[in-house]
Amino acid sequence: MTSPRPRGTLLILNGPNLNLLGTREPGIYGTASLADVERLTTAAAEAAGFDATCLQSNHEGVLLDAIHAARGTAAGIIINAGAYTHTSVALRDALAAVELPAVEVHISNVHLREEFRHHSYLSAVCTAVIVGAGIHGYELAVNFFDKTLA
Ligand code: DHK
Repeated sequence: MTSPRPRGTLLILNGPNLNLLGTREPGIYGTASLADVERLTTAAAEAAGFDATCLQSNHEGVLLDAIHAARGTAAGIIINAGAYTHTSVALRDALAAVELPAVEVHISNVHLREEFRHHSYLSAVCTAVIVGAGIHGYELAVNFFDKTLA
């Protein structure tokens, strides 16, 4: 059993369809799998002195429960809510409620895509937003926490 890292835990949340990374529309989302993304993000977090908890779900309520549970236990949240980004007032309200720094990540540049992807319910309650950097966006989010958290 390893002892907790000193800077606390980053919760890395991925929403619907992101379990299909690697096989899903590779021209848009690339060829890395979700396991690759979680491995790279966890490695970056640990190198910066954070623990990482990764969760992917296709169910909005599961994502809500994870955000609620992060209150008081996590140092920050990295969230790619997938399509819920564009639909979910509930996820927006959960992020606002827990008062944790959060970084919204999208693998693709949503602003170059269909108009319905241009609006995010989450951006206004996130500290930072990273879009279009591919899977590097998750590491950039860790880097942001490395530079901004104690
Ligand atoms: C992932 C999804 O699943 C889409 O619904 C979003 C996002 C974009 C991404 O680029 O990571 O519109």
